[in-house]
Amino acid sequence: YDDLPRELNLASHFVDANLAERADHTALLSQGRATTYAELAELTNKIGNVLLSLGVRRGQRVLLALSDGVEFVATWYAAQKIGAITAEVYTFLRAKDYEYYLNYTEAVAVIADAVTLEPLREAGVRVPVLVAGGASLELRDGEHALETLTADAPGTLEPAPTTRDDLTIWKFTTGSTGRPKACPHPTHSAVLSHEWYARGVLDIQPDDIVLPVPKLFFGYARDLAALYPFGVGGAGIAFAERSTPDKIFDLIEAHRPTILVNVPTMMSAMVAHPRASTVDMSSLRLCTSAGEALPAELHRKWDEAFGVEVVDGIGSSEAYHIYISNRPGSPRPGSIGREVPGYTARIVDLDGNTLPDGEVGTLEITGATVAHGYYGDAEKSAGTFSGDTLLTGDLFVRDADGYFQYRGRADDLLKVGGIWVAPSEIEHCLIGHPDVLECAVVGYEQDGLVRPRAYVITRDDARPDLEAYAKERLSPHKRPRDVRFVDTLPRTDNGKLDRKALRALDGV
Ligand code: 3SK
Repeated sequence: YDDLPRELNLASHFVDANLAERADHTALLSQGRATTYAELAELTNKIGNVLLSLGVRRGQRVLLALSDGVEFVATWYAAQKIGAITAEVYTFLRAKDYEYYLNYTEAVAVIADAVTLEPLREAGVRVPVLVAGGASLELRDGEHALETLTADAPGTLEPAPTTRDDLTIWKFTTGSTGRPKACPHPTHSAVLSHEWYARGVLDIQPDDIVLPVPKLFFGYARDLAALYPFGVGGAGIAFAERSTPDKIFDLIEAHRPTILVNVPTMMSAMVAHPRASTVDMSSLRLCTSAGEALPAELHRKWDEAFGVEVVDGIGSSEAYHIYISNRPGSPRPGSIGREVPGYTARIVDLDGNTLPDGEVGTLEITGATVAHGYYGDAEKSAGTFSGDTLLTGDLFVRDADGYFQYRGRADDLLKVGGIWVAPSEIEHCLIGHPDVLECAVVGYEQDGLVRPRAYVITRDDARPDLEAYAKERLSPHKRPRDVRFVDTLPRTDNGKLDRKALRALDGV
């Protein structure tokens, strides 16, 4: 942190810094087109000038609700360049959700597209709306076609003199309880995380091309595809369509990415896909996995199917990005790796005392990228943040070599027959069955006693005897007492398993 310049603008740092030597190099591959750094910088400047003309000023929030593409990336940097604060949200929300985000962020401008415009209108948006693709839509008062305004805007723009401590990035928590909350982050978080994780762990290089599976409104994907490659002059891929195994396979074959930013659910779907045995994945040097725990069995299935090295890690919006990760070249399946340089981790008991290696406790993370609170929620912030330290609420155990193993969320634990059981342990066992694609375990009550119930998605509608399978592998209190076969599992907006919704299915 101390080595960073005091004045720090993320558009200058990640985009403009490439203009001297790499202006003609590809920054972004999107919808069959390559955008160079010079083009991205110019579009960023034009949109920045448009935002200024609409009255957006330094320190004010801009809400991005648009599909992935050059416009998303340029608008994000444009808001940064003028010193505004970026807050990006999902494109599949309903009007009442947008109403929440509009009120919560008090955004002074919104960037929308054909997908989000109607629900935003229904939400009663009252600030200027810049609409990507708006030239072909019937716009109302206060709505402006992005391409029309940018066509006439100047292509040069001085960066606002933002500092390393200005809170310019809002990252929303996915939280399966309550309303989403923003973790406001200073500019230095993006720069340090780039240094510590992207360079320090992934060793990201100028010839890297990064393909994200999650959409760019998820900070995990946004940073890895549209910030970190730019920090070394590499390239990212942005695509508007939904991520499906077919789409990802098509993009891998068309664009030959070197890093795939993945999540376990998609890894499971890719492994089980009929194209798994024929797709050419030889361009990939790494596949990151985060967002949820990667079961060792799924890791094994992935290695067998694709042979592309998985770098499993854990991060959060609260800590900005990934803080514990495996290292390329030395994976330990079943472990999530060691601290990313720059962070220190402790396993603590309920009173905050450090636990010895081998004992399960809550993970505490300290580092300069940890947010200092949730916006507008002092009570929740007080139990989660303290200075640069984050109490994650995740249960972990550390071994004598300093490797961490995930044991589930503290609030997901089930007490079965008086013994604490982590649902993740049962899930990781069941996923080992060749017919199981995804599964989730929650508790249910029978005769006043809590028992584990498994919801399972299988390959080709198979109905394996999973109770018998678990019986051979797990101690009695960990065996699921009820197995339900389903087509989908409820997920939060960021694609994480939504256990609260799952429990609600049966009113448990
Ligand atoms: O898993 C997450 O929630 C996350 C959030 C931000 C950045 C990175 C990650 C993995």
